[in-house]
Amino acid sequence: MYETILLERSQSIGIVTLNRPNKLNACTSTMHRELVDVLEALDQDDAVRAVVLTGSGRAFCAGQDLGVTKQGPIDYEEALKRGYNRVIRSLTHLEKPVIAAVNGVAAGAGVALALACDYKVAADDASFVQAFVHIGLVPDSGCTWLLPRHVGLARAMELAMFGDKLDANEAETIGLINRVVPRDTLLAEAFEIAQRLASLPTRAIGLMKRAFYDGLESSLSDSLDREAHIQQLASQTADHQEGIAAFLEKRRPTFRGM
Ligand code: T3D
Repeated sequence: MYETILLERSQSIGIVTLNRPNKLNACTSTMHRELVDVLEALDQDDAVRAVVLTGSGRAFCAGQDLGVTKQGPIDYEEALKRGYNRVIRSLTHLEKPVIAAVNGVAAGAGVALALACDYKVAADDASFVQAFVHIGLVPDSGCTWLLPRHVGLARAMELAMFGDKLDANEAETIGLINRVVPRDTLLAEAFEIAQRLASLPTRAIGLMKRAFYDGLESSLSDSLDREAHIQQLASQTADHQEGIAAFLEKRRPTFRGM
């Protein structure tokens, strides 16, 4: 059904795999369109309560396909607005938890794809490189916003200016990712994390995701008001009722994502 990605549904998890392994899953405009399309479909599907994003073969994603870029001339501004920017918005606006399972190198916009996910788990031989500087470009696809918010401005500038490769353990140490696991257990670990998240109140997680992203761009005063509004929405869900009932009845809650 898709040319550049794979979609699998297992239990309540949607697994999206970037699937151009011979090009280290480098992105093309078709991949952008397909990612936006699949993320929208997963957002709409009530049976899906968490999403995993990973890559096929030995890489997560090598960023822009430079073979395609070479065919230019390209209007980069238009290409970014039509392509990467829509993908990054689709990931961050998706009101369900998204887990990046980083199975190998993530370069350029490939790092942005991982950063835009809500939880990042990486194989112990994965790596991260802000490759833009090596081809005379600046970080894009949200990297100038996402990277300093993960690792702080000093580290972000260092990674962007030198373009040095960071291994998975260093990435975990500086807060770029959440967790490192042995390569051969990566997908099982990512699936387990997704299942755990999928068993939680999905609407509340979607709303807290919205609140965090909005909060990063707001004053404390505006955030307080927005939290109050978002809490009002969360309070109207069946899962909130279930949480209260389970607490009072001294049992584990069964959240249904509603
Ligand atoms: O155009 C716009 O819309 C602007 C948007 C820009 C967003 C961006 O992402 S800019 C940054 C683009 N990405 C890069 O600059 C990364 C380029 N790749 C690399 O630096 C290295 O390949 C890696 C560090 C990712 C991995 O290195 P290594 O040694 O493990 O693998 P390799 O041997 O370099 O690559 C293996 C193959 O994948 C090779 O093809 P071959 O020789 O086996 O036929 C290589 O050409 C291909 N490949 C790797 N990255 C890309 C790629 N092909 C096309 N585009 C790539 N980005």
